[in-house]
Amino acid sequence: MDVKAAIAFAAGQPLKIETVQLQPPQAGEVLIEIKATGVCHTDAFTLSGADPEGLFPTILGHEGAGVVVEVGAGVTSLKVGDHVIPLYTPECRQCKFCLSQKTNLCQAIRTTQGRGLMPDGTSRFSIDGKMIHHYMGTSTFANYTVLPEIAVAKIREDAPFDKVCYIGCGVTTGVGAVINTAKVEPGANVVVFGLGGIGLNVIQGARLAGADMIIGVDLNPNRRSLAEKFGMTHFVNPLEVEGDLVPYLVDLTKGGADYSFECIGNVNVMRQALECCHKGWGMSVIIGVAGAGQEISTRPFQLVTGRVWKGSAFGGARGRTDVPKIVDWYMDGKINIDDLITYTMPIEKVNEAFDLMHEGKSIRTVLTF
Ligand code: NAD
Ligand code: DAO
Ligand code: ZN
Repeated sequence: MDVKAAIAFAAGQPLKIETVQLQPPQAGEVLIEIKATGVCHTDAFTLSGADPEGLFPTILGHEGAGVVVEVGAGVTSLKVGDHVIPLYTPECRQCKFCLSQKTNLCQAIRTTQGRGLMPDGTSRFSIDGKMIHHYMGTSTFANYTVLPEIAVAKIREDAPFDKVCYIGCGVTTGVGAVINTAKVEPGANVVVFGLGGIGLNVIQGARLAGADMIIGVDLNPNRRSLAEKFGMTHFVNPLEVEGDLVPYLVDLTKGGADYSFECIGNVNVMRQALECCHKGWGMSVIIGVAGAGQEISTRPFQLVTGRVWKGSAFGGARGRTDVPKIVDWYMDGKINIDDLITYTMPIEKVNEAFDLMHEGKSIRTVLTF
């Protein structure tokens, strides 16, 4: 079938809206009509060329919501008409990783997904006979896309697509890092570095968890009022701190953070995030994705004396199990998504959405079809 898609033909070039050809879903796959998709920092990271896994040409987008319109042979957990959120981290419930219950990093389709292909090693997308790569297994910058059944979360039908698409990445990543990865407890002191689309969700996760002090750190003073609305109790702009940021934060938290979260992708900030943690127990969670080839460092004594460094992908969430619950939290008013969606615009304006992100003028732009 012909579908409308925003294509990234090469790194660093604007996306082009084109009609592309999409093959029907194969065994174990479903065809989804995408109704809305968020534009995330990670799409921009891949488009920039800094992503070591970046493949071109490709159809970006990994934060979508839509409706199942066709199912391939053998699909049992989804049917035509189901409302769904595509998952860039699948949940097969059968692989060693899923069965361990220690991680959300299902490996069932990892190899082919990393090569921009469906599990059978081919792509469903092409243009004029030339193959186009899938992106993160999702490619939501198209009005129709194909996904493996194990990479699709079924959600309730009354949830608005143009809001809950954000649960496909940013909301789950931020809230999940607090609840699943760090397991923040009531009364904890939390420091969040970077108050963008991820960091603001860490803030609301910390509030949900009952944290006491929630300190937000950002160079952009415009992030302050929104972060306060989401539960931030103290704002720190590193440009306004005299001397080193780390001792300033240790002082502010009366000994160090119980938990810190790096939501930028800056390896120098990752070090600050670890070192502002409390001696003996403070845990720092890396969420930000650093550029290809970059490395983190600290004095090993920071770890010897009890600080813990962890990482979190997709908020530690098992998508098919956890995403429908997060949709319920939104529908029940427990989490706020609406105030994080700065703009909603048609897919044709996808390059404008990237510009707004780079200029720091949007938390999230949602594209509709
Ligand atoms: P964003 O651009 O919306 O937000 C980043 C924020 O950091 C901005 O507000 C910016 O002003 C601030 N900032 C930049 N440099 C700073 C510094 N030196 N000190 C303090 N603040 C600084 O980005 P986002 O969409 O929130 O994504 C954040 C990171 O999370 C990215 O690296 C993204 O790729 C990554 N990410 C990770 C996962 C995961 O599963 N681990 C999922 C999605 C996104
Ligand atoms: O299993 O090795 C693996 C890959 C897991 C990918 C997790 C991606 C999370 C970070 C990228 C940002 C996503 C928007
Ligand atoms: Zn698995």
